[in-house]
Amino acid sequence: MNTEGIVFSGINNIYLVFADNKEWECRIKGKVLKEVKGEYNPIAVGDQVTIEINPHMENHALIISRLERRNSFVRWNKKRRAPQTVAANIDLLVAVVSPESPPFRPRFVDRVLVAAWEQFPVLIVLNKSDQKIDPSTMERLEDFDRLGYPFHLCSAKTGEGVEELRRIVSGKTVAFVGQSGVGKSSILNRMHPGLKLRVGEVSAKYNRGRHTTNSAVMIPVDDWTLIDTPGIREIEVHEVDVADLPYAFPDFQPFARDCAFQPCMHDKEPECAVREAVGKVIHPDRYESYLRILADLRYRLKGW
Ligand SMILES: Nc1nc2c(ncn2[C@@H]2O[C@H](COP(=O)(O)OP(=O)(O)OP(=O)(O)O)[C@@H](O)[C@H]2O)c(=O)[nH]1
Ligand SMILES: [Mg+2]
Ligand SMILES: [Zn+2]
Repeated sequence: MNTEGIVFSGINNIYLVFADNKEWECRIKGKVLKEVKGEYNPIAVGDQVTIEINPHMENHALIISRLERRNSFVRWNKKRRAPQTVAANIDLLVAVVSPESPPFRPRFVDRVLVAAWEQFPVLIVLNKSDQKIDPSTMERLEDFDRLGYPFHLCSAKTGEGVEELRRIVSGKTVAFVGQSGVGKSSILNRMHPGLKLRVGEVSAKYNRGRHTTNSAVMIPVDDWTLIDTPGIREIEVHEVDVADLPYAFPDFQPFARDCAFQPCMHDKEPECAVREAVGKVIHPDRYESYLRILADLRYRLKGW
């Protein structure tokens, strides 16, 4: 017998799928893998799947197909040289950052925004608002807001901003992503104290997390569904064509039409209006992010 369900978690090729009002322990039936060859993980948390129920083993089933994804947050897994889907079919992506431990990394946010581009909205959450927030951090957050990417301050420690965050996520499926140690699991625990997600100290020596959450997990709570994900050290953008990359930077758009060369990659072309706006209207960090992502994509196209 076949039925449809949603993938709640997956570790070592064993997936927990919620279907027909209960959880099934699933493995992938061989042929599914063929359809999605070349991916690091064929099945991700949030995927809708068809499962074949094993009549002889209670609560066991096989995943026989993956339904088409509405969207997916994908990063390029450098080590495995393959795209890795962090979460699928989400309504909102929360990009968590922290002010000083770990340090604020606006370029990380830039990459998240490109990966999310034209797929789902992103909310930037600055957690640990109880820590000292540098004026330059606030300046960057306000710049993101100006570009149409809102931010929200909260503290899992003091509870500041947590209630409002609960209102924002209501009715949605929301994935929390960010570097290790920024407090993704802590925020979720603070929002729903019964969750008891594991949290870990930030290393004093390296000022970064210890990769406490080791695999993504989807959990329905009250009126929304959360996805907690493992910390990501760096994001390499995957699903964007080189030629489309400039469009993922809304701050470039008002200038792009005035570039002498059309289309312009705003890189080496002379009389580039985007480049001329850098440091005036476009934040230099944003342009630097753009160049780095562009270089990554071009490098990958050339092979390795
Ligand atoms: N001061 C302060 N510390 C916090 C806050 N939120 C979390 N922490 C601390 O930050 C550390 C990391 O928290 P986690 O929730 O494990 O971070 P994470 O983002 O889930 O990390 P990974 O699972 O490794 O990706 C813990 O020591 C938390 O107690 C906060 O709002 N303020
Ligand atoms: Mg965690
Ligand atoms: Zn240009």
